[in-house]
Amino acid sequence: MTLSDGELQDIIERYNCDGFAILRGVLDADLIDEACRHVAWLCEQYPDLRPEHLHHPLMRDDAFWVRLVTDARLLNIARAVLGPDLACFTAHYICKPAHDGHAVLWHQDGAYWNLEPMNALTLWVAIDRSGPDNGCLRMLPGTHRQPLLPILPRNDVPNMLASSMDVGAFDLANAVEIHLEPGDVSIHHSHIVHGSEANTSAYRRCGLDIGYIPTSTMISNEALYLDPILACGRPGPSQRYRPWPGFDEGKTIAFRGHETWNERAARHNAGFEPVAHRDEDPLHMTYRMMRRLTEGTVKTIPAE
Ligand SMILES: O=C(O)CCC(=O)C(=O)O
Ligand SMILES: [Fe+2]
Repeated sequence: MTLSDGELQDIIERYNCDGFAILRGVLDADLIDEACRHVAWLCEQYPDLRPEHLHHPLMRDDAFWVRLVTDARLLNIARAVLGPDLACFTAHYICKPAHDGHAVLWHQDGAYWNLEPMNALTLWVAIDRSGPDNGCLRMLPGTHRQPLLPILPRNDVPNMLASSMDVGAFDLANAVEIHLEPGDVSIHHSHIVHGSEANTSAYRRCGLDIGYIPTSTMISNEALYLDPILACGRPGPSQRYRPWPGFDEGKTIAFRGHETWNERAARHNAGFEPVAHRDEDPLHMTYRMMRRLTEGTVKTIPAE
């Protein structure tokens, strides 16, 4: 679906007013089918990992993942909010299985990120239908005007972030449930208070959560977020970007356009000086990210 300038303008107005906005029918059913196959493939590769934790290190050399987060329809939306030059610094499938999918307790995304300035957008792509029965996103409209509050460790209930914020000052009765069909997208501000409940239904609830920043935003905690990928436009003056990976059958799924992917990636990578990957094993890095959530040290730059 291509949005007209007027439609994009409406979306930005709603986003500025409420701190979030919903866009219907952004991605086509064939691409969503590929994303479903991708999630199934990742779950097979990493059977010991809960599917709420398919974090970006696992996707480091994964051409389909990069194809998905750089889809022109998604970048068009992110550009309308953040401007023409964009990097993607995180992307994560939060796949809540049927019956025992973990909650994501109330939080503000920016409280977990070391970005300077805090100019970022979260874009959430519905891979499955997402509603109140299977643990859809819930937003507190207008809370994007609040400052970032501290993260508090939480292990009293199973929850994906192992943490929450104090929502005592907020009226949770104002929460808006974000009902989405596969291929719909919601976007939200880095300060908005939001979360999602456990999935106790018979239906899986899977979404892809993508973090975009303008290339002028610096990531000061590289140990957690990897080097970002340049998504579109010009690279930032002192940012390091990793190259788009080539298509490698062992490291992703076969997807529409994979035959010509390597040419596209090579053209993109020729536009800047890519940095080499860190050596750390992706699964090890994922567990390290999860441990830092549990320990409440996501904002601390470790001495390593
Ligand atoms: O997928 C969820 O339930 C939570 C996602 C979330 O917190 C986010 O997209 O920022
Ligand atoms: Fe979030």
